[in-house]
Amino acid sequence: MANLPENEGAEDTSCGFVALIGAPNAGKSTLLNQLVGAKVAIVTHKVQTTRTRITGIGMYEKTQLVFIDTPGIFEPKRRLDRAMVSAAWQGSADAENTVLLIDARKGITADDERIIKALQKIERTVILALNKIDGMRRDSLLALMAKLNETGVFSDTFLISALKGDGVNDLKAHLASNAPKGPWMYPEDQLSDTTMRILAAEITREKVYLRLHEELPYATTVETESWEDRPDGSVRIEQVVHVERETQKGIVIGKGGSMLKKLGQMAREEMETEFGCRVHLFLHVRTTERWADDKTMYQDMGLDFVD
Ligand SMILES: Nc1nc2c(ncn2[C@@H]2O[C@H](COP(=O)(O)OP(=O)(O)OP(=O)(O)O)[C@@H](O)[C@H]2O)c(=O)[nH]1
Ligand SMILES: [Mg+2]
Repeated sequence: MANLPENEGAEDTSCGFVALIGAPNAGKSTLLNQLVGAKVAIVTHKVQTTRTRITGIGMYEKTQLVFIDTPGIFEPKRRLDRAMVSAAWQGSADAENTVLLIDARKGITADDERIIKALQKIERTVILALNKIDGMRRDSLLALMAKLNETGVFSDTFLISALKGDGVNDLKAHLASNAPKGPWMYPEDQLSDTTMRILAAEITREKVYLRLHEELPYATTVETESWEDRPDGSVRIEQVVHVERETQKGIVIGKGGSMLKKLGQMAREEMETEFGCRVHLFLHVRTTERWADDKTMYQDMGLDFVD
């Protein structure tokens, strides 16, 4: 056969969009990475890790599935929270299939109830993925499943462990069987449509979330200011860690610069693995008092600025 671009001309391919929604910390980003088979979204033990919609691309036989990871849906208070909630619902509206993840260990939380009510209101059915079943008792899972199915918003139920991968392939097969016939949207080997600049900023933000405690992570954002491909195949990346207050700056920098150095080292190592090349990373810390009210910052994060 001639060298056709992508799978043009193929008649037996399918391509579908799938949104992953759920309360903060339910395991959406872990599931996304598992479905794609690579790390495209950052994962931490903290709530509200994901801020923007992240697309991951996975193949199942001749079906391409385009997954949209969304920020956890919770009660929005700050402007950034509102933008995140709006991104999550938008992601779901754009997709043919929506998977609602519920942390089985927590049972049905107030956040879950809020999401289910919203789905009932718009009369949308979604796929239920009861997550974190690893180490859980079957009878309590079945009771939870029965209770959730009384809500009438679920077309199908899957019991999964996004962390261990249990049940994920069955879910993927089901999503593939729901995908409409049609050509693929992306090359077969593409894993994400997130730009390298955003990915690099997310990697550093993950390290900030992992190393710094309490409110600090939520008061920070990371911006890739410059990206330069060097002739020797390496990249030079300059990033700014924005904090809201001068005192927070000191914490991010640490004694004699020790924290910043550690953050930079962890981020650089991961970038080198992800990008497959040497990385020269330069981190700066800047106090940008109202970054969470700054329109351009939202554009950089891929979020809409909502009033
Ligand atoms: N035991 C267990 N832990 C899990 C599982 N899936 C996710 N986790 C953990 O749950 C935490 C949250 O996972 P994330 O994937 O970041 O959750 P999220 O839904 O994307 O969170 P937000 O982006 O904050 O909305 C991490 O510590 C994960 O390792 C699972 O199947 N089993
Ligand atoms: Mg997430």
